[in-house]
Amino acid sequence: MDGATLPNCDFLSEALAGLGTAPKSMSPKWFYDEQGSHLFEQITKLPEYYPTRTETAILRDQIDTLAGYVPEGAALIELGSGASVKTRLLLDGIGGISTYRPLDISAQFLQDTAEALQTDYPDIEMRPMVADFMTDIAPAPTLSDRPNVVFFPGSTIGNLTPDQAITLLSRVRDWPGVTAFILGADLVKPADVLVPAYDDAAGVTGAFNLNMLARMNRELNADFDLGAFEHVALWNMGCSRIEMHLRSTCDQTVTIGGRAITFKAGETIHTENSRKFTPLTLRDMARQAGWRIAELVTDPDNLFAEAVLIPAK
Ligand code: SAH
Ligand code: AVI
Repeated sequence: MDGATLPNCDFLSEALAGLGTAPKSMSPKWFYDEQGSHLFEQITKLPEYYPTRTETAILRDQIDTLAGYVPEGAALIELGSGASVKTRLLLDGIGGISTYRPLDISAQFLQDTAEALQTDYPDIEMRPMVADFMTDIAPAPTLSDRPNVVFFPGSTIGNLTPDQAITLLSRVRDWPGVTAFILGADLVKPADVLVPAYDDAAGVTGAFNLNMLARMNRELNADFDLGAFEHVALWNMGCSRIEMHLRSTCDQTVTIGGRAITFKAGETIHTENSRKFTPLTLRDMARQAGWRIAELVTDPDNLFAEAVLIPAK
């Protein structure tokens, strides 16, 4: 497998930096160790979590439109591929994909997924790559001898800040041989639909959020008491984003890598933003990164959008 896992010294230094300043925060990329990846798969099946089933239906319904942007013999590069469930719709419904290159930060989960896919698609070359898409991946993951189509589903773009998203889209535009970018984006909708999607009755999203602390205990020799933090999901309308936080239920001190971090009762760690878009904000983001939206398709209820971007010039 290409690439390398993120070293634990990065995790430690980011944790100490993120928890050592006010307000406390962590990048959502640290959710995804093997347990986090499995918990995310459980989230995708929750009744409240509409994005996965909605995007899946769009991909199924619009497969012929999407196929028009995938040249014969193309390599399909997926960013944040996870369990590659939606990818199967593209591999099944679009003929002539020569290579599938899933890229993810969750190394073991990526390896297992790629092996399962190779069994199911023996004629497609699998080229998994462990990488952090927030960094300038060099050399670019594209294959030089064929057209490359990039797939970034799930609205994972919404987990990036506006600047990070434009940087990523601009970098991908400059990867050699990229002819199109298929982007999934969640749309703005009422808070009474959005909040339960991130605060489900079964508590799976809470467990996913708390796994960030459990992971620090496992990997950084931290001593978080998971019972002393609670999951919080809120809609920040001004920033058009769902925010996830972990709220300390009492005054407490936690040790990470030998350093003491104090929490006041009610203080939170901001662990994730999940931005929600409109067709207008999507167009603007694409334009700022040198892309043009060639197609924008949604479901009948306008919950989720799939955009096909092509280079602006
Ligand atoms: N594409 C799938 C999974 C989305 S979950 C779907 O649409 O259902 C987000 C995925 O992105 C996870 O698999 C996670 O491991 C990966 N990921 C998150 N941050 C990442 C980063 N900075 N670099 C690479 N992969 C990342
Ligand atoms: C991966 N990403 C798009 C998910 C989202 O909806 O922002 C992660 C997630 N967080 C809580 N539930 C799902």
